[in-house]
Amino acid sequence: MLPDLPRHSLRLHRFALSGHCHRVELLLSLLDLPWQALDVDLAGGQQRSPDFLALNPLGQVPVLEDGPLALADSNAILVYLARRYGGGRFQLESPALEAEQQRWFSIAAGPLASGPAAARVFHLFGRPLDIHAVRRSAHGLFRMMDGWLAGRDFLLGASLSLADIACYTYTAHAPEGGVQLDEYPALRAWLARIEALPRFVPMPASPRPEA
Ligand SMILES: N[C@@H](CCC(=O)N[C@@H](CS)C(=O)NCC(=O)O)C(=O)O
Repeated sequence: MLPDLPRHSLRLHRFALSGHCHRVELLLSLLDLPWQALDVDLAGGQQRSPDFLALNPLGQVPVLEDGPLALADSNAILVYLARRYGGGRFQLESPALEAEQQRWFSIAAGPLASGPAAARVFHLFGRPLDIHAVRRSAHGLFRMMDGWLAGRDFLLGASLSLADIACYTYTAHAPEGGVQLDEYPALRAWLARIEALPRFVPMPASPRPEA
């Protein structure tokens, strides 16, 4: 059955180099949904303007507007879009799979954000942090993911799920934070599987730090 497409445009408040925003853009593309990008000037502080804080009091992108609904948080937006417009495509078959997906959402919001994504922000935007500790933690996470993905095509097994979409971008772009993926063959094969999906869209590449 075709998804019930919105008559109005879905509007995504985003920053083009944010992996949190890209995961939403990737799902919008996979679902072939029409949407409008509203670029937020993070460097200029637009996310702290009263208008933006009315949409998300945490002052963060992404925020999705769907008619009267304004929804913040990338993983929450993935769940919403899949349920509302996925036509059953991302429906999970068991409580155990639902729970497993939730575990990967927590990983995406936890160690993936505080490790690989933070290392990238350090290099691209100069945010101060203990880069060695952050890179160590990123490698710890990727070792775990590499072991998990050995013998699995996707994070929840044989099929693509929202867990993969939530974890893809900051893994693929980890080298931009000086976290190389050479030691993780299963992880790299998983990235390639996602990149081969019909309607896959990449996040623009950023310069990698010198070795
Ligand atoms: N948990 C949030 C995190 C979003 C987030 O960290 N957004 C960053 C850009 S990647 C942001 O808007 N930062 C604005 C700021 O730090 O002022 C989500 O998943 O959407």
